[in-house]
Amino acid sequence: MSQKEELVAQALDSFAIELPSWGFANTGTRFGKYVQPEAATSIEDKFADAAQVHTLTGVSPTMAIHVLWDLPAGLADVPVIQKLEKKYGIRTGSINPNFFERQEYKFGSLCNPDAGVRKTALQHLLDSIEIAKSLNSRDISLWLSDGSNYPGTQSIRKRIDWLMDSLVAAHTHLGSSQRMLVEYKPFEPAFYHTDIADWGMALLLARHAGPQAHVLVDTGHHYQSQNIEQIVVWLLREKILGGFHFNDRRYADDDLTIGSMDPYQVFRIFHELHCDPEGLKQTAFMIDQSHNLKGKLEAMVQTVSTAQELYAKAAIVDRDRLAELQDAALIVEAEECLREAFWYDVRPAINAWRRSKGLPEDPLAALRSSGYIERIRAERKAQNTNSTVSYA
Ligand code: AFD
Ligand code: MN
Ligand code: MN
Repeated sequence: MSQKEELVAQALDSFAIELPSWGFANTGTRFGKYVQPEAATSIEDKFADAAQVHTLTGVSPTMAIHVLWDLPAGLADVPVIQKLEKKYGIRTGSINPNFFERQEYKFGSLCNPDAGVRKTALQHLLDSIEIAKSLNSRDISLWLSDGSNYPGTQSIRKRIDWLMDSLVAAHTHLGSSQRMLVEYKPFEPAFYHTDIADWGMALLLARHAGPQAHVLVDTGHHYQSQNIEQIVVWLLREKILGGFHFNDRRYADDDLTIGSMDPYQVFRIFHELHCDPEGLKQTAFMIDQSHNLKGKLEAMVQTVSTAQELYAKAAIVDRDRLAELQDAALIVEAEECLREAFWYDVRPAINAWRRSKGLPEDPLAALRSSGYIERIRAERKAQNTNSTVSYA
């Protein structure tokens, strides 16, 4: 085995990426949705689909759960999830509270000017922490859509204080091995200010909440041409990076399949993670995508394979040589050292790794020839009734 093949195999042995339950169900945009007859129609379907992706790729043993969507009865639904975990061999991953769908969250959840609404939202967060405890889930992953649409309509200052109070309160409820991941997003659905709009706000909020709070980087949550790997280095250095929601974007938070627009950026993010092995160990890799045009399962298998490939490319960077070239400011040689790994074809090494694990060399082809999609389409077609595209 060549040195590069060794490095690829080592990297893939410790690589895992979490699947989002919401990535298997029919979703859409505000301009309506295109119903896929084979899309998941229940939490059991989601577990079955996640198990299929994990069987084909070998690196996705956990699935992120969205509390309101996947446990409508809250804690009472935990036994249902536990049964499905056993039946499909997929463990619950991160727990995602829902701070954006209830009508009373119109002017915010944890940042709402109405103390009663803030109390409801905090209770939902505490319930989500209890659900996480009962499912042995380490991460409670918080995304708030809170914000405002017009200048002067809300007090940015007061909303910071209200939010900090709630996060401090929630942090005291965390189990000793649990983490609270604070996700940031510059805009959408709020279009004037978003209460957790960038990595600095998320870092300050996490730090104020307590030592078990970390920052979650969603790769789609940045302005055009922002240098995400530079943010990642800062968060690693501050020992406060908790994980990623991986997707790709062309314009905004487009939730496209990872690497479909800018694979070099994802490679650079993974490179900075490989430069910090201790930080890497603490970093959860999660997918956060919704595939409106591509088939749900094909897109998910494509995403996992692409993430493996870019992670493997970043693993073969000659980091010692790169450091020497950087320190000597030999800039073209340094750039070529990085690019050399990016352009190296790691697919043969990945195929060899998959063979050694008894996995299909081409998981996408294996999915297509398995008959799984045809089967679930026949089973689920009736439930996925065709809804006309309606404008919000
Ligand atoms: C949306 C939000 C955010 C969140 C995800 C799951 O933009 O990324 O993490 O939904 O709730 O994509
Ligand atoms: Mn996200
Ligand atoms: Mn998003």
